[in-house]
Amino acid sequence: QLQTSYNTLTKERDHLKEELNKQTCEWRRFKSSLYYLSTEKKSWTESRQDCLGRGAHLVIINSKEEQEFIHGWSECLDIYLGFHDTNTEGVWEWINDGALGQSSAPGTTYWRDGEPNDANQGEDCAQLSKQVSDPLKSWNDIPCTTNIHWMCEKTTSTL
Ligand code: 2F8
Ligand code: CA
Repeated sequence: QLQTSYNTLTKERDHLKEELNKQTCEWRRFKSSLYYLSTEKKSWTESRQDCLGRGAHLVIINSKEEQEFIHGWSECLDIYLGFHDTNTEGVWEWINDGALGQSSAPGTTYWRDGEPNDANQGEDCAQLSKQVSDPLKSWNDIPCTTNIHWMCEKTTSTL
């Protein structure tokens, strides 16, 4: 009986090690944050929840360097940012899910020309959109229900 539970536990341990390894490899470090680029596609709310489940928050872009890093990494994908105007139409704010209490001050924005346009009065969540030649003009607003990839961020001071 002992031998059996030993074998089971060993298997479980190896499985957990593998899972941990997989997760670690999906994260990249840039300055004092770790970033996770999703392999799946989800709505904005589900993406936000996913990040919280990883001890992180939907990415908040605070600098030109951070914008360039994220744009470069997600080049082939559309990804959700933690930026929205779901509270008041036209008033864009960053989410406040960070353990450190992130600022909701919008700071510098990197919209594509003509965005945000709230197309069909139904676009309240910001994506960083792929295949844009100017890395400083890559945000677009889309309907929050659209399933796309997303990026999470955690600051290393909270690790
Ligand atoms: O031309 C810009 C316009 O392109 C699309 O609509 C046709 C985008 N919609 C989605 O990606 C769902 C708009 O957000 C964008 O403004
Ligand atoms: Ca738009």
